[in-house]
Amino acid sequence: MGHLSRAGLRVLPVIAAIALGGCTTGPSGTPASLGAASSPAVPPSAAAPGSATSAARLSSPAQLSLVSPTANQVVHGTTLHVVVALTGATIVAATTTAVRPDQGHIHLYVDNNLVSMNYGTTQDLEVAPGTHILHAEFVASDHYPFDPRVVTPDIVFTVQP
Ligand SMILES: [Cu+2]
Repeated sequence: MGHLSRAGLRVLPVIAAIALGGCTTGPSGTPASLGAASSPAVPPSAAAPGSATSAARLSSPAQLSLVSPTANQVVHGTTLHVVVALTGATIVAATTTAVRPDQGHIHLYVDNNLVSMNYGTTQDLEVAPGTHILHAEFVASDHYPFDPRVVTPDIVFTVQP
């Protein structure tokens, strides 16, 4: 009739949900909410000490820019060669909830859909004919954005067969 040890059971699923959720739920939360969405839905009185995992996001010293493609570039074929330049932070391949402001990796968005996670600064993407928008984001090692987000401006490119 006593309480068995429940505490240990609670912790692991929470961590797993955070680690897995970042990139699978990312595309639905596209940067439309960039400016105004930084207040978490946690009332101040509900912030429990020691469990503030997702309430506040770190800011990062990183700066990210797109090197390739350039604005209005015309791409022939089906492959877009993407190159980004990152300063102020390093790319690490680990997925962890112990995030650091100067470590993370690159997410690439085509037409506001997350299409690629990169642990380097170059990536070839398969692209369909037509005109598209590309931007890149430097995210923390838990796959979530920094606050403020470290994003490149949108670049328009056109793919011709
Ligand atoms: Cu990621």
